[in-house]
Amino acid sequence: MPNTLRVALINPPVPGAGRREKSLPSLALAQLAAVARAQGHEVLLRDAAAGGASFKRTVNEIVAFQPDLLGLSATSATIQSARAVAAAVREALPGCLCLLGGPHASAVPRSTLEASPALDAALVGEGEETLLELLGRLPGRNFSGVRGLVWRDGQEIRSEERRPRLSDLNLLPLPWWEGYPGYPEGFRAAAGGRRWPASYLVTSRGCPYRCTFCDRSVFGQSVTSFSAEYILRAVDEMVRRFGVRELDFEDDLFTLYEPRLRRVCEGLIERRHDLIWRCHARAEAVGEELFRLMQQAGCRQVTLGVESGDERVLALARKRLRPAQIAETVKAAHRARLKVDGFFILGLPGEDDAAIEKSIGLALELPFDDIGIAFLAPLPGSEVSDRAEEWGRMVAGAELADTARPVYLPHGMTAERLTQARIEFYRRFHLRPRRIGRLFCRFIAHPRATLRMLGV
Ligand code: B12
Ligand code: SF4
Repeated sequence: MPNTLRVALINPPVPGAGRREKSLPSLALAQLAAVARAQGHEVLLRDAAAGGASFKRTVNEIVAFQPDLLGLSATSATIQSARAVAAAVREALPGCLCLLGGPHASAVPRSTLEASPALDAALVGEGEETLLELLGRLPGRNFSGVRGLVWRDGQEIRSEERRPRLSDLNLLPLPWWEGYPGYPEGFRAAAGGRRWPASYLVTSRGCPYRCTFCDRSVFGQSVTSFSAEYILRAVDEMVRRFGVRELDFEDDLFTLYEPRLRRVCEGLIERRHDLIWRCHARAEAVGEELFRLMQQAGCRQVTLGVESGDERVLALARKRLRPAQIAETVKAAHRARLKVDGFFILGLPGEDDAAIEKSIGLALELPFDDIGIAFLAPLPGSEVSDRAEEWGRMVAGAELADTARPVYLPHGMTAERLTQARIEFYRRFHLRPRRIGRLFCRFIAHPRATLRMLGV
């Protein structure tokens, strides 16, 4: 048994977010916590973003815990906050090692360390084995040869080679969800959830596709998946131990492996849990018969990444899907009595007025129950980020991406036109006679967000 160390695993706060912005806590950190605890380490697990905790409260809790290692997780959207937490903790606890993991660290590790003197190391790729090896090297500070690390060696920043991916995900312990105080009642599912308590799972790692807008720096192209048996065990635990009544399967590839999907559905049908679930799907993967099985197993909603209704824009985005395939899948899911949400991106390379019109046309023609429209944010690690200037121009930092304003303009597009197009898109979708009732309900539940969406 190695030395017992004190490890704080923290998702940093989202600046300005209050209690209303609550979401579900990080699966990655709950998984890493389970792995560290299995080796005898003592873990403080907190998700300030999901729990709506303030910066001050988060830092105070970490400092009171007196960790040997502070492990922060960040996307490009939360990197500034992670850096600020690291700086504050470093000041209070100069001996604590500050490590950053997650998509931003994997995409741009070296420049992140260069910009953040309080961070000692950035973890690239899958975290479990690298974290354990690093803990095995503490309290010393020589991480030479620890694969998956980019680290500060005095004045120098050193990059170790990438670590091979875990060969069998099923050997991982179940996430340590109970490490989050108040789990699951204290957290809320993202918009669209119907029941509570809710939780989520990601059942595969890596993706063989190469959509230009997507950052796959953490897991890359090779795919590993949890088995149906592992997934069912994780679901059983959530239901029996935590009373979870709604679950999100967040990975794009959840529906891609038909035999596994069938075994999960059959297992859920047998169990008769009081559980409904939602999932993401790629449009080519599922037919009506499978959608019906999913419905029988408790699935109520499928979210499809449509991105665009224009064939040329989809091809340039390397989506490897055509509008006709998307249309077929949406109709099949609808016939199977599933709610179907479509996600569109505005501002993809090659987008012009005609392409926008095709996207709106597709959304109006198909039986979508709801749509989401985001402006393209060229995130570090994505191909659009590397080729941003070739395909258009940045007008703000991608880390500032939110749904309110464009940060990137493809050639020939203006920020005003894109902003207007998004309002027009939402208006034409929602202000149809058959949708007015739903819009009214939405307004009652979220008045300000609904008015903002419609540009009022
Ligand atoms: C679920 C999810 C969400 C949930 C998050 C729920 C939560 N509390 O975490 C919701 C819907 C809220 C969400 C929101 C957003 N998301 Co999101 N999301 C995902 C998704 C689909 C799964 C994340 C996950 O759990 N993966 C499984 C875990 C095990 O993998 P992981 O998080 O990468 O963790 C591993 C390693 O990175 C590492 N690691 C991670 N953190 C740490 C920390 C330490 C200390 C260590 C040692 C290791 C380590 O070890 C882990 C295990 O191996 C990913 C895509 C994907 N497949 O990963 C996108 C993804 C993370 N999201 C992304 C984005 C862009 C966003 C938004 C900015 C979208 C928006 N415009 O609003 C927001 C930002 C939210 C935020 N506060 O950061 C991008 C991030 C890209 C980037 N460069 O930053 C991703 C990668 C999608 C993509 N391919 O582009 N998201
Ligand atoms: S958007 Fe989905 S399908 Fe495309 S590369 Fe990313 S994870 Fe894969």
